[in-house]
Amino acid sequence: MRGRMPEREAARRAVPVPAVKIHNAEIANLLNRYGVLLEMEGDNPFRVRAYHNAARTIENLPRDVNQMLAEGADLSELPAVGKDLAGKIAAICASGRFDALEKIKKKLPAGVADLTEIPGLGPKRVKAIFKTLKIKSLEELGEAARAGRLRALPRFGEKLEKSIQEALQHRAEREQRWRLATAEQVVAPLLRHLETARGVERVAVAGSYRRRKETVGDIDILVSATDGTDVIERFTRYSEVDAVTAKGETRATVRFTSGLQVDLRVVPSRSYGSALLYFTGSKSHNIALRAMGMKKGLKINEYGAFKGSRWIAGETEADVYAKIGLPYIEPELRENQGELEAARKGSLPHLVTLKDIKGDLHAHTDASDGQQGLETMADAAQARGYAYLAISDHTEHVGIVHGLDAKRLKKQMAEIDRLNARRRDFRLLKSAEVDILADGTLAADPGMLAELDFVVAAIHTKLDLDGKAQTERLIRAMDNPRVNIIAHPTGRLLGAREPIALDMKRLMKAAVERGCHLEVNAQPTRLDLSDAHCRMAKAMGLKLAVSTDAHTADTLDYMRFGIDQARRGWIEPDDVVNTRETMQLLKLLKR
Ligand code: DGT
Ligand code: CA
Ligand code: CA
Repeated sequence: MRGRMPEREAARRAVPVPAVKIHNAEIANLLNRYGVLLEMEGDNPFRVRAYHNAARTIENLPRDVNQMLAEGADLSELPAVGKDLAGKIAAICASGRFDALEKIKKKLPAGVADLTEIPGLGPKRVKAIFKTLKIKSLEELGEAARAGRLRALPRFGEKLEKSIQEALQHRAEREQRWRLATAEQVVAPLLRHLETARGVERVAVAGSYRRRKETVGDIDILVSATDGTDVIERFTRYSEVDAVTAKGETRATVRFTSGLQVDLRVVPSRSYGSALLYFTGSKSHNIALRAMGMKKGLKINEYGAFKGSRWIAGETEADVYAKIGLPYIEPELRENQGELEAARKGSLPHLVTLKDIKGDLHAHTDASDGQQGLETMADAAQARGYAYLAISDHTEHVGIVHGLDAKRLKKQMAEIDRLNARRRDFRLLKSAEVDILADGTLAADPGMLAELDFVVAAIHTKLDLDGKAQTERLIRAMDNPRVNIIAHPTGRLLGAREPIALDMKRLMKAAVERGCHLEVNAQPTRLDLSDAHCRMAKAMGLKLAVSTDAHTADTLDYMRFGIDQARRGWIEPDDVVNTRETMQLLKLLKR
């Protein structure tokens, strides 16, 4: 699979896979919950922040904490993780539980922390709800909202009550799905475990995971093997398996302790390609493909392509496509959204790849809410082969972070000049992430913006304006000739916050007219714009910036999730601004 091999190669040489009870994303979740409960208890804000910062570090780590511990790594060397937290994290890995959290939950019921997952409900409001109305679960919150009991609380009101009800409704409608990056953390060690089974030739992940969807419902693993017995045994006895739902000679289904379901199928090597095609889906791509095969007198299924009862192809996906008269179609395109037609006509897009990316246009340092300094970020960008990295710390005004004022920004720009003078073939670009206020004006000193290479603007507050107001707010921000890129345009958080109301077509048209660009934010929790928005942008001739919004050096690697998203939106290298070399980029961004 694209981009997965080196990781696995490296892992093979490393120490054996430890028995894992809990993965990075879940550990981060426990630390965050603890931080929230501490805040509700009125604990020291620095201590509260320490837990949230450590959670962010763990969530964003490129490696599994269990593996690091098994190799004897010192976790206290990680950003935002001191000796104390390092010990706590090691204990969580060993037991799969966080004892301090269990203890505090005895004072504050467990469900209270869930309440803070509802947009608009921070620790302060949740505390008020708990203390005055004795609400301690999402169910009770829903009842109170329906009965109109929330609006009377101080700092609540009818509008918030209504939005809480809507958020609860969305939650109920959403099936349990897993973010792609979280699934990857679970999948990587599992693949290593399976690859060493007797008789195994190849192991691949199919399904929505291979199509690089933002979230996956379950994991579909395909193995080609001379004999499936050992791999099925190893699979069903894996340390994370909580229950074996089905087990046969060529397939098994298990549920992990985290709740994630994993399907595994074993096929002989001559059916590997046709099985990979079948289990990668999407279902509607498969159905359309089979219909095209039928017109050519072929039967297509997971065992191969057949003429009558004669097997004619199946070892590779490309072989099967070729028998139907089609070129290979990338998994990200297999959604039956016109890709088969394009393949037939020879007009498939040449999708952008990570290699096409020359730099990152959105990153933070410890000058605002990032975790590392300029030099570390520059080194990390250069190590990834980039020609540039834009430093876009928050300017003053975003309440949650200590944004830069004119004086600190000036100082940062001077430091960037000093750093750039010492580097060849690489440049830190001067940028800033500027808040767009409710009326579309920018929360930054105009003189200060004039000195930057380009400006990233974003909405962080007043997310509940109606579609017309929100669209006009963004267009007004782009009326300011200093604005070049709108970051995370819809503001959605996967599984947690709905996108803001927007007339996307109108926004994109306005962006094209003004020479502005929209971002595909590569944070696994955001992936904003969506695939459909990417396609819309392409159709309108709007070029996009694929950016990580990295808050640590390691998470510059999130670029690949942004690329996955862009590819699902049929995006080609020319559609992405940061596939250009430095001078071309600056020329393109100039309004
Ligand atoms: P998910 O798990 O909800 O994120 O989405 P998928 O696409 O991974 O769906 P899943 O796990 O139910 O099935 C994996 C693949 O297997 C799917 O993409 C296509 C194939 N598949 C499953 N059921 C059918 C079916 O009834 N007909 C056909 N043609 N293919 C199927
Ligand atoms: Ca699946
Ligand atoms: Ca499945």
